[in-house]
Amino acid sequence: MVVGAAVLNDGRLLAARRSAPPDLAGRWELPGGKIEPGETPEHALVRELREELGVEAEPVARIPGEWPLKPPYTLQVWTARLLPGSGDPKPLEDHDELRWLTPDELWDVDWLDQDVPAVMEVVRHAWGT
Ligand code: 9L3
Ligand code: MG
Repeated sequence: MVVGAAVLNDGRLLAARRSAPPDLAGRWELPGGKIEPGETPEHALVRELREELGVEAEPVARIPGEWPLKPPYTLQVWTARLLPGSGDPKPLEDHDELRWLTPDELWDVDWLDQDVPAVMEVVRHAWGT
């Protein structure tokens, strides 16, 4: 299982451009990663955002649905928010660029194929459109 975070702040969604592996590099995703043994998805989300972006965040709500990735992985998504004093996200690991997208800008980036339906669900649930 892989967790992705829809980090929402001030009406914007955080998108991260992957720098690895080569077949995914340059494509945009909801940051996150594999759940480790013994970890809950929520813990994995907090850990991944700390490792990849250097921020302290908390999961807010699970976005209904699951999206198949390269077998055996499946993507689940939670909305998340930055904790007060967390600081701004930085592309520390696995990403080389970050963007805060307004609803109008959402489809300006080249999302990973598997993230497209997940982002559509985030829009439906978090932005009510
Ligand atoms: N993946 C796809 N969309 C996402 C995330 C966080 C991950 N939003 C895919 C890319 C990798 C696999 O899941 O093939 C594991 O992710 P990571 O641990 O390399 O981030
Ligand atoms: Mg990752």
